[in-house]
Amino acid sequence: MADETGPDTRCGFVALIGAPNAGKSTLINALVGSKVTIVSRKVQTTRALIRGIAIDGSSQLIFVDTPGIFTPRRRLDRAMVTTAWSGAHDADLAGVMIDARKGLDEEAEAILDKLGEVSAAKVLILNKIDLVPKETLLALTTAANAKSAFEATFMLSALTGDGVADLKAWLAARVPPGPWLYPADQMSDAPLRQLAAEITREKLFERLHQELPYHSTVETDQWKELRGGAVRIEQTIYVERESQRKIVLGKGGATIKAIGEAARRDIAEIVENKVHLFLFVKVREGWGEDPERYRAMGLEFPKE
Ligand SMILES: Nc1nc2c(ncn2[C@@H]2O[C@H](COP(=O)(O)OP(=O)(O)OP(=O)(O)O)[C@@H](O)[C@H]2O)c(=O)[nH]1
Ligand SMILES: [Mg+2]
Repeated sequence: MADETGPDTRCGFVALIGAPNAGKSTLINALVGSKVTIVSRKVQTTRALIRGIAIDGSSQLIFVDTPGIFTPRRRLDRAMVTTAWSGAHDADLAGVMIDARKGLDEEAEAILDKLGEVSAAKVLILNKIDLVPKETLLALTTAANAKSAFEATFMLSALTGDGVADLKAWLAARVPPGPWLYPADQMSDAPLRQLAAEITREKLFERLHQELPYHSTVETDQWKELRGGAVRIEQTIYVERESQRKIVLGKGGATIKAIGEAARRDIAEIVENKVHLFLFVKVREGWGEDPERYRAMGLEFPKE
């Protein structure tokens, strides 16, 4: 076991930024070795800053998962993008992730163009190398490094784990000397009830199509430990319209049942105990304009 207070300890914040769907959350889970942040095939999955904590030798690495950076339209989009950049500004190091299959598309270029404003040291992370030939990686490395000053470039697959340990070891040596900020066994700073709400949201993203996931949010209303260690959880899924509520419920309640079952299984794995999960679906018109919902998500409410 590493020593938390020894003379050689290091500790630092590493924010991952990049376009939606680049694989930031997948990489953070791989670095931490446990699910601390949710992942989906859809864009704009992560909404707030989520911390995942990992140890490598005598270093503690606090990874900050951020929402994908894109051109915002709705108020929620603006809150997410502002939050993503603030994550990079506040970190010791910023990992700038590019989906190697997409390369330097418009979204990636726009992010590279704004990196000058980030004073943290930057590393380039080319993800999804399992999907592209080596030659494209070299060309991509050259092009991206010509646009911004990176201390190092890593090519990896967050999905297969290929190259992840190299990045982790490099970051462990690079973060500043100092005492650890979290106990050695802590993997996240998010309360379990928040992670549980995120997991249910992940299942919504997996099961519902088109725009609906972007118009819904999940909150944990009750978390009660029962005798014997089982947990009783009540959550509310907020949607914006009655028609959306019907879709979430599904025929005869089939959709909500499947979502609840999948979420219950994942949450039980995390709390390492039996979970009774009760889901409610409520229509809250214009929740995307309600400051209280933003606070619940851990986001600042943008003025416009
Ligand atoms: N093939 C492949 N797929 C990957 C890799 N990393 C992530 N993915 C997939 O890419 C999709 C998006 O992954 P996420 O981790 O949710 O991406 P993100 O950057 O956090 O997305 P936002 O939160 O929306 O900004 C998921 O379907 C992942 O399974 C990889 O290395 N290879
Ligand atoms: Mg994410």
